[in-house]
Amino acid sequence: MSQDCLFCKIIDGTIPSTKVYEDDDFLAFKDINPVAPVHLLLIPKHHIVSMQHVADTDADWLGKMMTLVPQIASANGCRPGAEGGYRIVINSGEDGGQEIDHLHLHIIGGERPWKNTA
Ligand code: DGP
Repeated sequence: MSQDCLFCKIIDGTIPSTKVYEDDDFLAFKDINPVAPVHLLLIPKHHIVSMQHVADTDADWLGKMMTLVPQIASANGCRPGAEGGYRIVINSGEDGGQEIDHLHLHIIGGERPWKNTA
């Protein structure tokens, strides 16, 4: 938990969000500024700033986070299977256009990806 982190405040409920998935380690919620019909953010509950801060020891939880993506996407309006799909985006660092300093994965779908700009 980081006192000044917006997403940590979403995790602890200080700031409201529309949650679509939660377990002991991860939270997924709707992006406040969607760029497509489905636009979710998946975050680890522990505070880590960005992919720039990931180390070898993070492999287990990062792998777990990735495996959650298909089930969260298909449960929230993205078509399953090869004919369906979605984009996943992780903006990282200032040069990567990251605005919120808590690692987060965008799940963007519900329309063809060339219309998306996240
Ligand atoms: P990024 O540029 O990758 O750091 O994306 C940050 C995203 O976070 C952006 O798409 C908008 C979203 N966002 C910012 N503030 C809030 C908030 O208070 N609630 C929710 N649900 N999303 C937010």
